[in-house]
Amino acid sequence: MENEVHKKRILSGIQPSGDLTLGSYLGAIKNWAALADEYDCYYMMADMHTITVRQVPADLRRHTLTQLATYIASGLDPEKNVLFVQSHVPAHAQLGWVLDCYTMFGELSRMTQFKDKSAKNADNINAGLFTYPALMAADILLYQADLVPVGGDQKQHVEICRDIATRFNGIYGDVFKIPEPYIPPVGARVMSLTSPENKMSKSDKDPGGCVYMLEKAEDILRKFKKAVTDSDACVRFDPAAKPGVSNLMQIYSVATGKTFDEIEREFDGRGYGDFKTAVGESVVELLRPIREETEHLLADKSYLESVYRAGAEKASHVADRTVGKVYKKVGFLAR
Ligand code: ATP
Ligand code: LTN
Repeated sequence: MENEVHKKRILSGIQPSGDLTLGSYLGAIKNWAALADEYDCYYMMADMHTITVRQVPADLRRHTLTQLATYIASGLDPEKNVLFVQSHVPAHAQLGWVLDCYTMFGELSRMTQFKDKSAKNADNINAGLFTYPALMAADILLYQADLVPVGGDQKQHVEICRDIATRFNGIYGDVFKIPEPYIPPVGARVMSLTSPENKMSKSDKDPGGCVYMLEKAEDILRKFKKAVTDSDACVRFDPAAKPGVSNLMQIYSVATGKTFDEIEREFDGRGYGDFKTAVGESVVELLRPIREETEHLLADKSYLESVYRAGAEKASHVADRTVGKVYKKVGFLAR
């Protein structure tokens, strides 16, 4: 990788908190594979973030490995991308603590994800859930990332990361690269199929609203057939007045490459039934090869182990350098 140091760098991650959804695919993973030639790319399983909400240990391990297989099946070639597990690289915890001390209570209190998750987990509003953005800032800044490709819901977290980095640099000089979010124009916010005013999310209690990347074709089709629309039977893009139909149009557009105009013409005068079937079928075809390849990869655990071990080594190499620099700047005595 030495001859690639001139390339701009990318870091992103997903919490292995459950089965990945169509939202995480369209909002994030789908866009990652295309970046490998132009950028030096690091993608992690953010398992340390995941324990901010209570997990069943065996499920967390299974989700972490499945997520790695899904990354590879979605086109992330481990030879061209560094794929690693966050907890395998101690630098995340090390820088996370330092950045906790440069992140303000007030700014953490304004985070939408904290407000949402503390409402959903009222019996476990722990300190990690609150300081989550400082750990996420560490994830990004450790790699001196230029770009952070995420869905629209994570924009606020990339912004606070920029604020923390700017504050730190203001005190100690140019330690961190200030990263930019990289959010897709369409598909940045895939909404629930049953309550289109809410984001499609893997921790959603209503499985009917959420399409999983590894779900069976018949289940996917059934969910799209039941998707909430409206009563005026017209396929037209208008997120405010027609949130359900507009969400389906976005999904169909990303899955097929068709523009909104083309979709409106295709379904002009036809009912929602045809439209919902077409969207469901396009998603089945989009996800089928990924599901098959993920299953194939999961049968070869030793290959997956070799990928995450090599990933941890490469990631640590970069991340440890940043921690060394930061420890020196803040005044820790060298060992
Ligand atoms: P959780 O329910 O555990 O909070 P989630 O499903 O809401 O998880 P993640 O899977 O952690 O979200 O998100 C992974 C990536 O996918 C992030 O970059 C996020 O911005 C993006 N993403 C998640 N859900 C959506 C969505 N509905 N639309 C677009 N992008 C999404
Ligand atoms: N917060 C993100 C997951 C995440 C991440 C990151 C994304 C953890 N660390 C670093 C980009 C960069 C989420 O909840 N989807």
